[in-house]
Amino acid sequence: MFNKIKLWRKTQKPSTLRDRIEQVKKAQIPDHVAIIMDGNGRWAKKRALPRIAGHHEGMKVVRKITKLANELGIKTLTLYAFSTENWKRPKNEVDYLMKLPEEFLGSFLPELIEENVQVQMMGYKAELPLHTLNAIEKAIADTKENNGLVLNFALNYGSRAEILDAVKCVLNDCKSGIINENALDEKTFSSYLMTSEMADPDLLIRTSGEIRLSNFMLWQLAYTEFWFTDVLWPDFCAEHLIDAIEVFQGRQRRFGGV
Ligand code: V0D
Repeated sequence: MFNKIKLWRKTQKPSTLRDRIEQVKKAQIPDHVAIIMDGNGRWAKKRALPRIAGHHEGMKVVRKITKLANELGIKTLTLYAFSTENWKRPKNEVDYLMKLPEEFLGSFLPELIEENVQVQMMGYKAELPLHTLNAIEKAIADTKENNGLVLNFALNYGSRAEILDAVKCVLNDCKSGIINENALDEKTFSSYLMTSEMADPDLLIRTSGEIRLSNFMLWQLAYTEFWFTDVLWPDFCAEHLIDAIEVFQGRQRRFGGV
């Protein structure tokens, strides 16, 4: 019996990345995957490199994971790139981070257009340096007709502030009679959030061993499956995303079976 199980595992478990990609594509792919890309600083520290080296390496991973997400047929990939709390970091680090969108888009935008990816951003734009905002706005404009993967960067984003702003907006619209207090339900409230055009995430991934949400999409993650890994974001690769999706699919199967 035990041998049989071992034999089954040997013959059934696909080994190469190609095989595993084809295998997960046969089952339900999460429509919306959100990722908290944590561990860039720790990755650099382990190598006695400056923190910015970790951020740069992390940016390369964004490129790889975007390509894979698109290939898998994920509809929306939300990446937490910068929180409203991140302004407290040393100035040189913040300055460097704010150059990453330009660098990323400078080399990757033609490829994103080629692959039919639509770039979006959620977060507070007003505080961003103009050079950062301009690069992002251009990418959004240049890809707005694309109907493949939506690559949604959470940048200067914080969930409590998002919810508070939505509440204030709802109160305003109640006062001016645009909406009726009694008709306010979850669906209507959702339309006041930065994710108004988006489905809620089906799968949340957080790297680097931290098991918390850190003010990320608190409303939207109400029913989301969570997958945590100790892998640092710069070490995150295709295999890890496939691992997460396999776990997601296993949970969906069990959920559907009951
Ligand atoms: C650093 C790991 C891509 C997390 C990934 C400004 C922290 C690399 C972008 C990016 C960052 C943002 C918008 C856009 C295109 C690319 C990015 C930041 C940090 C914060 F339209 N990587 N990336 N933005 N890191």
